Amino acid sequence: RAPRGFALFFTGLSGAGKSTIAQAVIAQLLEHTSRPVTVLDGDEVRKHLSRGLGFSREDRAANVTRIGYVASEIVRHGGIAVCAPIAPYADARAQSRALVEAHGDFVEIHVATTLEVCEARDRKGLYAQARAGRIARFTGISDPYEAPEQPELRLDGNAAEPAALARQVLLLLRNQGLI
Ligand code: GGZ
Repeated sequence: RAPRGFALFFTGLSGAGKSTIAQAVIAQLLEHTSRPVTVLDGDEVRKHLSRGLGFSREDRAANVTRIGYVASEIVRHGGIAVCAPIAPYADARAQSRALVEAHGDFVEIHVATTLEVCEARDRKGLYAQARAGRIARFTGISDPYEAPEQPELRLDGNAAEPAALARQVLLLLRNQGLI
């Protein structure tokens, strides 16, 4: 019997470490399974699937729901989808969850890195630009982030190594019987 598909849905601020942790999870996953893993990273998705969308509430919701839809198709066929958008709105995350849960498991992972730490890192210089008013509606600065109330997992992204955080994800997946 084909294994049950699942989606890992990382959510958190820009610079929280979502992509880095997702990549570490994938590396560890591939030590345990030869099942294909499809990555739907915020940054990448916006070049293709969501090309032309901006950062209004409506556009962010459309972006996140598209990611959820693609993830649901992957999960429907028994695959593993790894999604890593900011996904700042609880209702858009809930829509993605509903799409995926029609076919498999939705594992929401809040990468809880504080705004202070994200801004201090500012690896792409976006926070400085947002503070200077050169980027409008920047999440955490001039646009909201609704932290998930009951994610399947919350990771403290402030200090720990990505590989150590990824091990927490793998542990959860093993405990849930997903791998
Ligand atoms: C937040 C922005 C913005 C604004 C550009 N607000 O850290 P990054 O740079 O590489 O990834 C962020 C990405 C956010 O896209 P998402 O598709 O993940 O967002 S959402 O889920 O809300 O649709 C950031 C960059 O795009 N970026 N402008 N105004 N992040």
